Amino acid sequence: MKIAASVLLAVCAVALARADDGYRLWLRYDRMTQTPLHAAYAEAASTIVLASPVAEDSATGAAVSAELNQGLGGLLGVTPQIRRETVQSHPDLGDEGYAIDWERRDGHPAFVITANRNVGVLYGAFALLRELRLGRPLDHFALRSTPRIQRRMLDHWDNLNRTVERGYAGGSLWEWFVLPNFESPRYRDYARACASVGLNGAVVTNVNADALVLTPEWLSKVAALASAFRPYGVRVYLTARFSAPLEIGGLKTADPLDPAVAAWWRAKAREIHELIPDFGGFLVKANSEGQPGPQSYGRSHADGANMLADALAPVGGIVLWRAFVYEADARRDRCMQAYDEFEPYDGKFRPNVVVQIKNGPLDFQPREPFHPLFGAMPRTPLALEVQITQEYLGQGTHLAFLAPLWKETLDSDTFRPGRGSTVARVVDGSLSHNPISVIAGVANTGTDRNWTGHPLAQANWYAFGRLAWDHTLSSAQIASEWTHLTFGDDPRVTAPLERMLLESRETVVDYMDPLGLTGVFAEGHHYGPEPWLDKGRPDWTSVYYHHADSKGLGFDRTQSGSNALEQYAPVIAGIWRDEATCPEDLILWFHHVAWDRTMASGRPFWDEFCRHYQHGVDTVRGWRRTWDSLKAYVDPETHAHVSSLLAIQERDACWWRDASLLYFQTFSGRPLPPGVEPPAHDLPYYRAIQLHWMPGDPSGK
Ligand code: GCW
Repeated sequence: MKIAASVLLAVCAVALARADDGYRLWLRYDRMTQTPLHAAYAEAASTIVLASPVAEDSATGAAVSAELNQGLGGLLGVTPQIRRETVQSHPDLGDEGYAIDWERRDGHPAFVITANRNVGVLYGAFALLRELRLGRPLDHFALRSTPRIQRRMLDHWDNLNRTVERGYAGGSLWEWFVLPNFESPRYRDYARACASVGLNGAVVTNVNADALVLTPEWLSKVAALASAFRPYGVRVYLTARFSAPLEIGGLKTADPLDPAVAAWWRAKAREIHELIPDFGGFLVKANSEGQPGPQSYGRSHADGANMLADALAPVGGIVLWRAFVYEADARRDRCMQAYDEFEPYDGKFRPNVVVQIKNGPLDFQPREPFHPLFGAMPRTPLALEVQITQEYLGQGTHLAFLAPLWKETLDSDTFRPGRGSTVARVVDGSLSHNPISVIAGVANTGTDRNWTGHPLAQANWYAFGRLAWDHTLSSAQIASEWTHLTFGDDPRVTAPLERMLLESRETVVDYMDPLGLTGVFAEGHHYGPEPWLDKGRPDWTSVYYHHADSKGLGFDRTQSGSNALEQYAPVIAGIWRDEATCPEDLILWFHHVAWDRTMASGRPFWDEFCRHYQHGVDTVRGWRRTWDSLKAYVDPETHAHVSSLLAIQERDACWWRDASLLYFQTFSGRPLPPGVEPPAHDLPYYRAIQLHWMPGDPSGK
């Protein structure tokens, strides 16, 4: 007896000390502590009724059963009896929605998941497990949920050589060389994680596209990925290189109005559909950053998109046509060019074309105003594209929880046609009653064992899925859910960690580019500061964006400058146009602000600007202390990993502060205000820093 007990203790100790490699993401299903609530859960969870009008589809049905068995077994030690019932369809639940009820069946409590399709049952199963894990009271189990946006997608910038453009978590998950013969179990685990947060689409290839993926040999590999994802409701999409008819089709042109070109794409769409019956469609980056497109043939974006749309319509596919375009010579403010190019084509796209727009008019900066196109194309379905991967927010090493950034865009009011016309309502289609709605996040996944490199960056994958499903959720709720699912319920851990997550995006803004500053990132890899960058193509320099001079700092986008404000509704443009009413967190985006301008705090602009950098550094230092204090309560491997990354983040925050302030001080000529630490080195030291072989850098140098 004595021996048995000590063996048991030893086993427990080993289990506790076992390092957690992060592979399980937020789907841990560790046993919950026993409370009366959990006993009641266990009783109800021993019978799960799956109520649906459709017959069980074996693959998704098996995924549901597997999830419930694993989840309920793990959380509660219960092996559920899973019963299927055929019921009438529930129109209010749509194709993907679900209801979860706690009812009495045959005198016993049971959970009933109702949905019209198997994938809805699957989403319901994940929701049930999440809510149990989060401790929802039983009498609150009358849940109804339907997604607000139909296509909730991850865009992978994965190359066929398995590098990932702007990827900071290792290589591409797709093992192209051994596909289709070998299907890595990770494909299933990837799709399962996506489904657990409601994501239902994956563009598996980079928008800087390679036509090779459209050849028969490669399509068979894509088909294998599609079949691994299918049970979890994740449809595959591909990027289409516009010049593919030339490169792999033997044609002499890719002119979208050439009948042979259109016929080639029609045949290609049919070929893909035969291999992948639920193929989602094409994502296209055209006439942007060197990618080919219809303008190479004197045709418009609409000509190009419509030609592909006609090819895909017979097989039920859509075209996601990106609006991330700007001309090479940049005579006009770069941030105005996408609007110039797309707005005239509103209403001229086929019904199965969606124009995909980045959250801001520049390029995934830590803070930008919302893209003016969201208020300008009421007759076109518009997709919101955000970056989950942190190209401009510290990449793989900085903590930056991005729900607040995405919410800021989604909640922005375009005031077109009137108040309440938020970006969220444009994107979810409710404003213009568009039949298609899409949201896309550039993925942060890779071959790292923990999927996302930075252990806390898992929160961004989670948050994107949750917001894509329901953009009305708050950042705080999402942060809380993720923290509890990932780190358990000890408030000594969850409270400080949630606080860190919620502060983090603003903190990165503070030490990188406060008060609406943008475009100050190092050339190529975009990791550190390079505000002095003034060589090369003008709109790829930093000086193009910050306009620092002896008078002040910032890009004048009022009538006296580029007048980019004219692209916004008069109400919002009016607020932003006046320096006195423009929110300070965007002031340098819209105005050239004098160094001595008095800010809301009463301080001169220069002092305020400097204090933001210092505040960013101080906050990261505070996180390090907080994180150290959690050591006893967090898995050791994760704790050590995050500790090291926070040390890097502090080092980099100091680097950003010192390099930026020394550089801008050459224009302001003012001393650092009290409380801002003097830089550790001089400006030439920072200007000489060069980083090589940075992860995710397509130039590879
Ligand atoms: O943010 C920029 C990136 C490019 C990227 C481009 C785009 C895929 O620096 O690497 O290319 O945006 O969105 O097309």
